[in-house]
Amino acid sequence: MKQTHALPIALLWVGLLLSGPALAHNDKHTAQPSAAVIKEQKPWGIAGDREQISRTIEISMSDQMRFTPDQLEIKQDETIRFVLRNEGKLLHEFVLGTRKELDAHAAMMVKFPTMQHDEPYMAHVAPGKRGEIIWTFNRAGDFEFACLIAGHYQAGMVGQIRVLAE
Ligand SMILES: [Cu+2]
Repeated sequence: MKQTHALPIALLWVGLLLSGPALAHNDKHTAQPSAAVIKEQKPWGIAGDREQISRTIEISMSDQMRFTPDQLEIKQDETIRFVLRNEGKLLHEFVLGTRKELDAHAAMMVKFPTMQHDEPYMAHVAPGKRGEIIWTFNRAGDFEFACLIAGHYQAGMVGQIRVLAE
């Protein structure tokens, strides 16, 4: 009888150990880009609402580690719906940010290639699939978008965004 009790407890512990690191990310992973996420003002803008979309910009991602187009001009306070098409055979992602922020984040991705990350200003797009982000550029300035998968950023998978003041 003693042994039949020991087994479930052991399994429970294994379960806790396995779920521990995943739990920390669950809140963000379940959030849809357009769902009621907590909107945090970033230097490069804030999560946008579907009802406020000013225009759609389509961007393709390729295994040549390039975005097309890779130069965007946006007016301050525009809400952009980015439609991201992965035309390659590798996973790619689209992450908005400042050069400094993306540099730091890319370094983390090289150190921890399996690190899970998800925020309203990023999309992970499987080969042949489409992703979407809705983002309001409420601050003027020069920003970037990048694929932070280890090796991709370093190979130049980066684009420029200029947000013009009103
Ligand atoms: Cu990539």
